[in-house]
Order: sequence, then C-alpha cells, then structure tokens
Amino acid sequence: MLTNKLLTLVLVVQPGRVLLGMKKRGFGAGKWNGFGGKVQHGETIEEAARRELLEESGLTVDALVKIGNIKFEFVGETELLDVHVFRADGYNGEPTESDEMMPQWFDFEKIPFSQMWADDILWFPLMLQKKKFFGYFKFQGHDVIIDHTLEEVDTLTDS
Ligand code: 8OG
Repeated sequence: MLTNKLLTLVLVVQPGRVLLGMKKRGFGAGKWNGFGGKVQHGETIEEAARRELLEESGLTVDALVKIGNIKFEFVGETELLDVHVFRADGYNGEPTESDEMMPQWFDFEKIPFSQMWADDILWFPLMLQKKKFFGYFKFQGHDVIIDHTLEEVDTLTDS
C-alpha cells in the first residue's frame, strides 16, 4: 500500500523569467528546481510553502497562488509524493544562497530542462501560462518516466 507524503514547491515568476535553485544536497541534488519541501505537523500546506521558500531562497511573497498538484510514484517505493505547486508573481527580499539551494533567474526560453526533473518540461508551460493542472508521474529510478497523466483543471482541492 502507498503512503502519502505532502510536499510543497514554489515558483517565483517575473515577466519573462523564473527563479530556480540548484539543489545542493539530498533528494534531487544536482537539479534546478523551485523551492519547497516537506509539510510539517501543525502547519498548513501554504504555511509550509512559505517557510521552505524563505529557508531556501531568502524570499517572502505576498500572494501565493495554488497552480498544480502532482503525485509521484517511484517503482519499488511505498511512498507517494504529493507535491502542491504554487506560483508567486511578486516577492520581497533578494534571492540568497542557502545550504540547500543556489538561486538563479532563468529567461523563459532558457529554462534548463535537461538539468531538471524529467516531468518539469511537461508541466512548466502550463504553470507559466497560469493554467492549473493535476499530474501523476510514475518513475523508474529518478530519470525515467514510465507512465503519466497530466490534465488542466479549473480548481484544485486542498488534498
Ligand atoms: O525536502 P526535499 O528537498 O526532499 O523536497 C523535495 C522537493 O522536490 C519538493 O519541493 C518537491 C520537489 N519535487 C519532487 N519531485 C519533483 C519533480 O519531479 N519535479 C519538481 N520540479 N519538483 C519535484 O519531490
């Protein structure tokens, strides 16, 4: 049976560019990604998203818009990663390197998909167009997608 693990992911977007961080350690090390991590006991998913964004990038944001929900299954593993994706179009502070992430702005045309999770190239276009989406990806190892669904939705539920 699969257990559900709640995670957050925040993309900070400015006109024509998006902030990504190079993950320096742990799960997904060596990949560019948005900022996020595990939801802790006693916090809401959005609180966790704000906390992780601040810890990893040094930024706070006013409005955080829920833009996607992606579930990841890894062959042979019993944990289903349930990632809640948010987009922020404004931010406060300066992107600052942390123990975990080295932030950098990328023009939309230069997003480094070859150094990102394999699913990102499929849903980033929706996120950048502010389209809400729901996805499911089944991975063999950390690089190969063996099954997936991705659909645009009108609303996202909290769970
Ligand atoms: O706390 P930790 O760094 O392990 O959290 C993992 C982060 O990686 C979290 O923000 C969710 C995010 N993440 C996955 N899988 C994928 C993926 O396939 N694509 C992207 N862009 N992010 C992912 O766990």
